[in-house]
Amino acid sequence: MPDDLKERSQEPKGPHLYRAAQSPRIYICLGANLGDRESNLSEAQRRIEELGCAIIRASSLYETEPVGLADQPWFLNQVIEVRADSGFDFSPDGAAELLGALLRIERRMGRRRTVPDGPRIIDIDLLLFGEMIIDANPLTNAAEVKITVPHPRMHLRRFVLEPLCEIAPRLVHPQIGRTIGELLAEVEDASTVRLYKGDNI
Ligand code: PH2
Ligand code: MG
Ligand code: MG
Repeated sequence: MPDDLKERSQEPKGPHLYRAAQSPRIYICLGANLGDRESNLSEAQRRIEELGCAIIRASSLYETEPVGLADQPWFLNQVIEVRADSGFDFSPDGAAELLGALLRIERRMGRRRTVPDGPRIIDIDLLLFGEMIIDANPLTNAAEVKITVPHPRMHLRRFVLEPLCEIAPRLVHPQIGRTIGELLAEVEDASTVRLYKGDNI
């Protein structure tokens, strides 16, 4: 257990408040459009669990039309809810550490950043870190890993909102103040997002 957690666990506290403060609801969007997309998503999940995160909920897999750069294969996207049981405390530093660990998983799985928004074997985007609001603006954010939560485009993307709505329709976006269900009902992005039933049928 990290020292700061050890110290805090010895403080007198309301156990429920402590647990809530230590276990933000974390939502992550996974995406892949190269290689064996399905196994890339499950490998990413396995590695996220290895960080000490428990996957509480996982959406279905969705096959999605590429947004942004159109001339590339379709994606598989999935949203998961995780709890970080160790290491990543509920603070901007904890969020930045988690994001850094997610980016390292992308690199270790072989992702190379070439074209912005271009094809990738794995993309792991931190959507929400509890209700925390962090702006990557370099004037206000001194962390080594530039982090912005909520993810600045999550509310604009059907390939995020559709799977997120499957597992958390009543979750409220901390900046916009609307539920995921409401955001999905209003989103202008009309790109195709459909349930994925596997490549073998
Ligand atoms: N990710 C992007 C750009 N475009 N389109 C879809 N359908 N799914 C993605 O995950 C995606 C995208 C940049 O990260
Ligand atoms: Mg992305
Ligand atoms: Mg990304």
